[in-house]
Amino acid sequence: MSPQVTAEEFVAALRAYGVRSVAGVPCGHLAGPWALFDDAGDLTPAVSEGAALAIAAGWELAGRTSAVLCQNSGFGNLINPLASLLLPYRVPLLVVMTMRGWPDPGEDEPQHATMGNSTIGMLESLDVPHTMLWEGKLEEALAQAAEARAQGRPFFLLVPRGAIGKVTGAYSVAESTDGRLTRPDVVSCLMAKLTDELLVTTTGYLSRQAHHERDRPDTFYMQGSMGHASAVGVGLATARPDRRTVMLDGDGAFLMHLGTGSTLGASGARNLTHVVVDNGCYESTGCQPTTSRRLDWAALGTGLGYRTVLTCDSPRELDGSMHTALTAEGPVLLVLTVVPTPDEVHPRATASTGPVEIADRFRVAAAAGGAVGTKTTQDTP
Ligand SMILES: Cc1ncc(C[n+]2csc(CCOP(=O)(O)OP(=O)(O)O)c2C)c(N)n1
Repeated sequence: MSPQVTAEEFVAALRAYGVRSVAGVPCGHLAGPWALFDDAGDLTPAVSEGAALAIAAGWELAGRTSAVLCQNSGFGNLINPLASLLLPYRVPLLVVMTMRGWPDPGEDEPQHATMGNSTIGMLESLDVPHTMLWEGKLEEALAQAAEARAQGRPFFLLVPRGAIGKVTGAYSVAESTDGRLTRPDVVSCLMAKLTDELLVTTTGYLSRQAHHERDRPDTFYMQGSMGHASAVGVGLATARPDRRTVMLDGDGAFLMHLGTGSTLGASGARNLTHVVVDNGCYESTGCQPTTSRRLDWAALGTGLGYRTVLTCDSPRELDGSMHTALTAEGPVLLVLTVVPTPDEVHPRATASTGPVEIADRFRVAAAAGGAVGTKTTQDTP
């Protein structure tokens, strides 16, 4: 689909509407405006869409006209502050939300189908004004947003996939990977070492990479549910204390629901290994920076209560770190610092195996096997 409006035109229209600050979680289909607001120093990357809404509500309460950029997979994350903050307190706010899984769910990834079908209905049942960004209708849409704003109401501008153009050269990455770890390095190392461990892989390129390196029924490719791989993992690990459970996570996904790290630490699950691949960005949506580069991962892991905390940024130490992570007493946190390699993209697991089949074969695999590289005792949570 060719864009109906350039990123520059879109940003200029939002500026003319009055937007001064923007918060959000990136979507590849909003990569252009995201980069332009970021270049201007007006963008705050939030850990989740709910947090983005609340940050922008803070700006609005301080008198600053604001907008949120997100995709509708994050709609679930923002419904709580929408329903219990913006609506009752009458905080007006412009939310620019891309429509994944819409109008034809069959043309998008399967995890977007339910939200694609129900986003508009949910906005209607919440009585939140909204409109679709139809060709040539940006000005009209923003006039509707201004009307809602005058009544103290939030407004959702829904954006069909590909409707807004991209910008070139945004978030360029290091050309050389010499002496640095990359996603393919760390995922191939992990996949080569796995025997009968249960593995949950986070949404985006990491799931694709795991599938590319080695497809196995004991891997649950969790496309969608961003940030919840660690929670699924703690459920698996505590239900099957005789088997090691490994979660393969991204920095953006882990940060989205960081609180689960505390549940994980408190679980005391000795059979649990959490591998976080920190590339400093949301690589799967265009390498927009996360806030991970400011994190002290070792202090965070210890503070959350992981029993074993490891960090690694060197190819020489990768093999040893991965081995320790898969055999040490859990909960283990291994954080691997990598450079982004956005040109290495593989097909999604669901391109060859549907989500129901992935879950079914995983159930069978999870019911079998056991007792590899793990102690069977479980701490009382
Ligand atoms: C709730 C939600 N918000 C946004 C997205 C869009 N999205 C898909 S992958 C991704 C980036 C994930 O970043 P990270 O976990 O750091 O992994 P990386 O892409 O860098 O490998 C985003 C933002 C989503 N799928 N779900």
